[in-house]
Amino acid sequence: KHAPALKENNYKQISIRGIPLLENVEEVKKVFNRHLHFTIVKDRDVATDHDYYESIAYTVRDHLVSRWIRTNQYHFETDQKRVYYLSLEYHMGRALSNCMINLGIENSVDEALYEMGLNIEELEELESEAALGNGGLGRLAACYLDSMATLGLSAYGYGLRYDYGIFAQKIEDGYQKEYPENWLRYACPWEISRPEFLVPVQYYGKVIDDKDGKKKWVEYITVHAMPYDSPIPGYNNNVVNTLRLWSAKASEKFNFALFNSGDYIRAVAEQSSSEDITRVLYPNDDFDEGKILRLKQEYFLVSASVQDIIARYKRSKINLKADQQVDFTNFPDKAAIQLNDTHPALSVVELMRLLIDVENLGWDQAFDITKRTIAFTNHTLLPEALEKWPIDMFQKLLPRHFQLITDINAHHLDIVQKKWPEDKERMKRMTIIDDEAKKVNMGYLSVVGSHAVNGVAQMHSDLLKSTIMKDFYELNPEKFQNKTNGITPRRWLLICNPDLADLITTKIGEGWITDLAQLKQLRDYVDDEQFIRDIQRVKFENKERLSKFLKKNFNVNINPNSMFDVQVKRLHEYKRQLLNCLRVITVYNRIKANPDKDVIQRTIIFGGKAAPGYKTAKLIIKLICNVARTVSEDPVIGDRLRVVFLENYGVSLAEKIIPAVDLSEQISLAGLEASGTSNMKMMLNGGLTIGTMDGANVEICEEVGKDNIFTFGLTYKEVDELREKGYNAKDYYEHNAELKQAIEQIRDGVFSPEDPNLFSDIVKSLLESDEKFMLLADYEEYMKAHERVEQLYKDGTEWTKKCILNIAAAGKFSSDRAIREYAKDIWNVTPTDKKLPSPDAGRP
Ligand code: B1N
Repeated sequence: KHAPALKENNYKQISIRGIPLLENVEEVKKVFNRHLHFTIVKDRDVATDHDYYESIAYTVRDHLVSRWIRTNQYHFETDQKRVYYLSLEYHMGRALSNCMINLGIENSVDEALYEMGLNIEELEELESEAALGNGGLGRLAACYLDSMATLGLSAYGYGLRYDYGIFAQKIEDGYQKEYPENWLRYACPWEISRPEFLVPVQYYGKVIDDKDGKKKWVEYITVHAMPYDSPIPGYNNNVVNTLRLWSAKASEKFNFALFNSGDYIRAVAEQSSSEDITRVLYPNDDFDEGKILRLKQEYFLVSASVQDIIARYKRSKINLKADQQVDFTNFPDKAAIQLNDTHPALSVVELMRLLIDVENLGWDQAFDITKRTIAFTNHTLLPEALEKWPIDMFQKLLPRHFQLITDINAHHLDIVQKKWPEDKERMKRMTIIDDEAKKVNMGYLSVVGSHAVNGVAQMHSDLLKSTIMKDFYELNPEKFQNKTNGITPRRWLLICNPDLADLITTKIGEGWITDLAQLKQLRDYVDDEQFIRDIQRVKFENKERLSKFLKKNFNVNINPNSMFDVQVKRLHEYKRQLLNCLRVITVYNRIKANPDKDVIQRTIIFGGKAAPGYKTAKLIIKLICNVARTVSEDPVIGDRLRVVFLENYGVSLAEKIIPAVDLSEQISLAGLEASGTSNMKMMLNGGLTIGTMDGANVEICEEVGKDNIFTFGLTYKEVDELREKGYNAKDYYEHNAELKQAIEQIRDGVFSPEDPNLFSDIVKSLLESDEKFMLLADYEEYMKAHERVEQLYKDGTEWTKKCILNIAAAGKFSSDRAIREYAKDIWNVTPTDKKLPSPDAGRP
């Protein structure tokens, strides 16, 4: 441990994030020491760095607590409509710096630790990240929680507290290996368990007809859901909302029979199997594995959350006052439930069940309330990701819910029949329960049970209406909306790129932090030479910092003077990392063929996890690693080309990479990436995009103008036409010598001399069965787009001007903008920029 260089520390003092008051610094030290002593129970002779991390985390948490309690009191008092975000994934990342920044205590903590000889940045690295998500969908949920708190909404996140989040990825000999990541090994200082709010969740059993003609679910087994609450601080507004994650706890009654038969040891030991429900996150992105454990997880989240939501409604102010049987008529005016994809789609049926079976409402009223409460976000059109549960499995696990879905389906098909009496085919297409395939279609259930359905970028929302949900759009056009994704400017600029944040603030003030559209004022400085130099300096320093980090942690050498050309995202064929790899091979061949030509230096960075069972994706990782090896071992190449595959890409690594990006690779086949969000993060940090007209790239292009982005490739319409007429890979292969060469090299084992056939499956699929991703169709235009990139990069000033224009145009992609739209168009709640009174003011 060593104190940071004084110069760096002084520099930080000149910051937008408030000047530390001496009392605060003294206070922080006092509280820190108290926690080391009373909470961690260590003295300074035996305390580890991790103990110091925990002490500072508890110190920061103390600052949250009264705001957190106060926020709950306030929400009770005002009794505004609550928003419930339900998601199987929350990719939160680390909490410490986020909490400090949002509370405005970063400088005091920094200074206090400095005076004690500790370094905040080093301690921050010791926090294990809450990586309870796969990719964009889980990270989006995290960004939305941040924005909902910052906009003062009375909002709750509900999810699962997996013991194991996404696996840790290691690259061994170029192959991905998965290791379990026990993020709870050290207790997590941010979460608070609430055993008093334990909720029972039921599975299996059967349904009988009760005496009074009601349906009764009996002989079920019960698992308990234990809530763990984490704070979600808003930015500088004294709001602290709650993320409630459920953990499975065996019910003591779970194995009553065994207990009674005297087999005490076995009864206790077998409890652990029901606790397996929340053991591990399914590591699939954009893919449905269809396993029963996953269905149990989905119902676990849904049942616990919906019961909790109803319980909160019952003890909310209007109902406590009413002093009578709770009236559910107003429920949709007091609660909005947003489904993050179909994963929590059972909410539709669980809410029906609770209203009908437990609260004794009639079917029609229950369905009306359900629809007005629930809204659904779709995140993908890929057929392999659309959830369809086998009827047998579903019916066995959730017999009552299957009945209710049958009723909902009958009601729904009745409406369809009335509207299109002759159209038998349409009825067949639109059924929620497909008797032929013996599947329950969760997407259809979500649409039928919601009042609003949205896609995550304009193009995606349009495609939803014209493809997979076409019939449903024709039935209820008024339900369909678009809500283009966004990212939080706090984590993805203010925190991860403090020097750029400061530089922007010196020009336009700090209003952008909560009103990102203000970045457009930066356009006034696009010709300001000093500003251009400052932007260049910040980018270079970020690249240097990343280079040092990679050297230190992975022993990877990269040159900060080269262009950082980056594709970091989950590994999936549709995202076409393989197209990028073909390009890399071509660049390599060109240098070899023409070693004296003057080219710009490039560092091509890949990163991302493949689902453990996704063979092709894992083989693509191996290919990239082998190409990287070949390039680095080739003496002709020198420092002109460097290829690296970074291990274990996730939120924390992203925070280091994104600020250092020059070129952002967004090259999915048009029509397949619903939105993308790494495209937004890189744009906001001054990276230029090379991309296809897919997902949110289309809107990035609209915002920044087509002269300031490198677009290429087939449009969705062209993809459609090509598929219609028949895609033939050989057409491209035979007509492009460079492409042919690259594929032949892979085929001939140039990158795998120890096993020349290693990549034969890749070659085969490229040439014989790639109508799904059409890599070769976009190759030539992709190469040309890269030549335009190279041209521009040679002129540092012109390049940087475009970086500035990209930052200036990134305002639309704030998650604050997205949440404002959800609030207005779907939830009917009103954001506020008013601060809650600070804790030292009286009770609201
Ligand atoms: O959701 C992101 C989008 O930006 C991406 O384009 C989209 O691919 C991603 C099943 C998914 N869609 N579907 C999933 C994740 C886990 C799983 O088990 C599907 N992820 C996306 C945010 O809108």
